[in-house]
Amino acid sequence: MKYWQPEYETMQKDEMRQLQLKRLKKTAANVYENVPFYNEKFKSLGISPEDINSIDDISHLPLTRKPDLRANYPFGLFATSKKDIVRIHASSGTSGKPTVVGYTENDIRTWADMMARDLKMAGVGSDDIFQNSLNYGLFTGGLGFHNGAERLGAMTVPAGTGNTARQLEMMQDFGVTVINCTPSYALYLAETAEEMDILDKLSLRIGTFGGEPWSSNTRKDIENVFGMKAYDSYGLSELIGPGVAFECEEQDGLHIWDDHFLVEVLDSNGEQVAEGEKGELVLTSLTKEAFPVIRYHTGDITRLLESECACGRTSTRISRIMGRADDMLIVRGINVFPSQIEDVLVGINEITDQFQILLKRNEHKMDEITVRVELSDNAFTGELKDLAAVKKHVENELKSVLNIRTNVDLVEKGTIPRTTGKAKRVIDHREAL
Ligand code: DLL
Repeated sequence: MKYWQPEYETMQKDEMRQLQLKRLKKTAANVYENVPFYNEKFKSLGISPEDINSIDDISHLPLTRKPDLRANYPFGLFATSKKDIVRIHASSGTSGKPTVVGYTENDIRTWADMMARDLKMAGVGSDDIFQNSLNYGLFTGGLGFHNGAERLGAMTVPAGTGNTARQLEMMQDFGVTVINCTPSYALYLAETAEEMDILDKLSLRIGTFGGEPWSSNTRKDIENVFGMKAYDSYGLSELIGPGVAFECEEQDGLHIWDDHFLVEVLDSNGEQVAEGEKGELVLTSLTKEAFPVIRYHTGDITRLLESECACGRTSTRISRIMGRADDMLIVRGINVFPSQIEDVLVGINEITDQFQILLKRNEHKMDEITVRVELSDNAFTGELKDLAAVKKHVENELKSVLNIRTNVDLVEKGTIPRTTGKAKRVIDHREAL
């Protein structure tokens, strides 16, 4: 069987909309009754859950944003009593208090099934040995995938993060067939495996990578090094954790599950975009009990794709995440996404896939952008003129995509810190000046 829950994965649109309406009404009633924050918001908009008569009424419902979670720290948005909560997770973010999310026993089951559905969609099965190299702890990544892989029946290796040589040794000794981690850690694993000269001793056939943005060129690099297929996996704590959207074997956009989430992709005026257009992903949970969210603004930029997919699933589909609304750098008035820079860099052979973007303001109060890249071993000739040529080449390639001039700082391989989790690519010194 190709699907995990075929009745939902291939449900016809009309039937799905009816199911969504039923679940939306139930979710709205739950938050209205049990979460003071939503009760007040509904009332201030002059609406009640009974006013929801069609899915399109979603546009009348209140919005939720990250600061609302912080303002209700830690448990203010929980819709069930504490005795029904069996687990919490938290995400740290860059400023202030972390945001805390909760799960009932049912939520944990729903999540495991969603993850099993995702993994199966990417071709993982009960014969696989699944190494889960995401952090186990308050981060949703580790335990989220762990429960899903077990639910699917795969032999699950709870490797967690750290000790990269040991991780590779386990892959070799256990005959691991599927690796799951962040894309930046996958690059680090690839580099270490090359150094240890053990690539031909690994049995990987599938990698599932997410938790941070990565480009299609990075995908090609990871696939080539390990000789496997690499799939994009998307999720966020506020909506449940990993598993919210995932690629199928077609590797052409991510399926996002309409039976669990009501998907909107909104332009800057808050209007739903047309197919093919770019906007912010806004999600409403339809099945969560402990921590339901209404119209959560993810801050993630994506494109809405045509829902038909060759795999036969009928769900909504989105493109890979193109960046975060708040990740966008404005340099001398020009919008720059770190993902654009990554895309250029990973296509250049003379440098590694590691990079950092440094921003500062010069003495004329002008923004300066420096992209720090590492020279790869094979490009090192010892000749200064060759180094200058690589630098120039990278600068020209960046200029042609970004439309602004960047300084390229060429450093020795290994200089840029490797990470076992999410990478920190941007260092912005501009505020400090
Ligand atoms: O990162 C959940 C997760 C773990 C997903 C492991 C996939 C794999 P948070 O820590 O709450 O949850 O961070 C969520 O990470 O809003 C995106 O900005 C970013 N993100 C997650 N997956 C992707 C992806 C987990 N595949 C935030 N591509 C989200 C781009 C991603 N960005």
